[in-house]
Amino acid sequence: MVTNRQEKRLGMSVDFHKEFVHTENTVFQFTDCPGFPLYLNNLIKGMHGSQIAVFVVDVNGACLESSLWYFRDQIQATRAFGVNKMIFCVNKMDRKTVQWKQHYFEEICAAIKQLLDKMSIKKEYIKGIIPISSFHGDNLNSKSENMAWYSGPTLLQVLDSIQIQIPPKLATKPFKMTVMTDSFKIPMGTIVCGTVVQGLLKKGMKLYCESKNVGWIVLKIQCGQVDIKEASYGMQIGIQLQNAKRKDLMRGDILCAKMEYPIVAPPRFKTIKSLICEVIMTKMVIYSSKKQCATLHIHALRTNGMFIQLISKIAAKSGQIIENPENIGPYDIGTCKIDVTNSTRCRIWCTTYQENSLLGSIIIREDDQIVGMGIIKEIQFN
Ligand SMILES: Nc1nc2c(ncn2[C@@H]2O[C@H](COP(=O)(O)OP(=O)(O)OP(=O)(O)O)[C@@H](O)[C@H]2O)c(=O)[nH]1
Ligand SMILES: [Mg+2]
Repeated sequence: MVTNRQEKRLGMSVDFHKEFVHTENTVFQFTDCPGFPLYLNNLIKGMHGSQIAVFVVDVNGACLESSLWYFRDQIQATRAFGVNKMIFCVNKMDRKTVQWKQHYFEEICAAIKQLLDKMSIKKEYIKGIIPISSFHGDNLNSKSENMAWYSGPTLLQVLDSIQIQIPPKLATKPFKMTVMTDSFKIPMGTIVCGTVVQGLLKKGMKLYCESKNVGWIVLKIQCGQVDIKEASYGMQIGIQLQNAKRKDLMRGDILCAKMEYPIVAPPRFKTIKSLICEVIMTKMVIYSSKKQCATLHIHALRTNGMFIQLISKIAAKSGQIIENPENIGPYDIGTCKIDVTNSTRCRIWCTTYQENSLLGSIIIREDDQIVGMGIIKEIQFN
C-alpha cells in the first residue's frame, strides 16, 4: 500500500497502513508495514499488538539472500512483541523467469525453513508457507490454477483456521489501549486509533490518559469502519472521545479506564526514571564501564534509553550466573538498568511484563538494526 505523497515519490512504503478484510468467519485487520530497513522504526510500531505475522518473500533467491540480515530482524521483532503465529508467502510466482514452477518455490521454502531453524523458531509457530502472486491474486483467497502442483491452503484459508486465544487474565482487567496513530480532531471530539491490550471497552465509558484527572467520554467505537458497542482484547479500534484535544493523545500513549499507580499513570510530577529490564542483546555488547544509548520501542512508543547499570547475566556459552558483569554480549541473558530520563518524549507509559506482556516488552534498536530485545521487570520513578 503506497498511499501518501512521500511514498508515491519514493515508490515504497514508509509508514504502516491498516486495512480491513472480511472473510466468512472473521474480520481481519491487516497492517502493511514498510520493508525497507530505513523504516524499521515504523515497522515495529505498526506491528505491535498483532496476532499473526505474514511475511511476503520474493521468490527470487538472490533477493532473500541480500536481505537476510534484515529479514532476520523482522522475524525477531515479531517474536519480541509476542507474535507467535507466522505465515510466509512466496510472492511473484508469475515472474517470467519463474513461470509458476514448483522447484523455485521449493528452493526458497528450504532457505526459509533453514533460517527459522537457525533462529530456533518453533515449528508450531509456522502456520504455512504459500506460493502466491499478489498481482494476479493466486492463492490469496482462491486456489491458483497456475500452480496445480500446490495442494496446500490459500492465505485466507490459513488465516481463517488460526485460533486466537485471549489470555484470560488480561480479558478481565480494567480497559487499556495503546495509541497507535496521532489523534485527529472532528467537530464532535477527537478520534484516536489503537489496540486494546486488556479489558473491555463500552460506549459511554470514561477514559484517562497520563496523570490528568480529566476523563473523556467514549462517544463512538469503530472497528473496520463499522460502529460497534464494545471492544475487547486484541481488537484494533478507532474511538471518538468527547472534549479531548489533539495534543492530549499521541502515538505511544496509553488510554485506560482506571487511574492506576504506579502501573500506567504515575501521580502528577512523577515520571518514569529508569527501567529494570531482562534483555538479550543480539548485535550489541553493553559494557558496565560505558554509558551506552539505544532507541527503545515499548509497545507503540519510541524513546531513547541509556544503559547505566549491569546487574547480572547468565552467560550464553557457559550458563554461568555472573553478578555485576563487565559486559552483556550476544545471547547472554542480562538484567540491566536503563535510564529513560533523557527521553525524547516528555512522557513514557509502560507496565511490567508480568502485568501485561504487550505493554512490558521492549525492542532495542540502533539505526536500522534491531540490536536486542527484552522485558520490563520493574519500573522506577523519580
Ligand atoms: N511480478 C510481480 N511483481 C510484483 C508482485 N507483487 C509486487 N510486485 C512488484 O514488486 C515491487 C515491490 O512491490 P511492493 O508492493 O511495493 O512491495 P513491498 O514489499 O510493499 O515494498 P516496501 O513496502 O516498499 O518495502 C513493485 O515493483 C511491484 O510491482 C507480483 O505478484 N508479481
Ligand atoms: Mg509496501
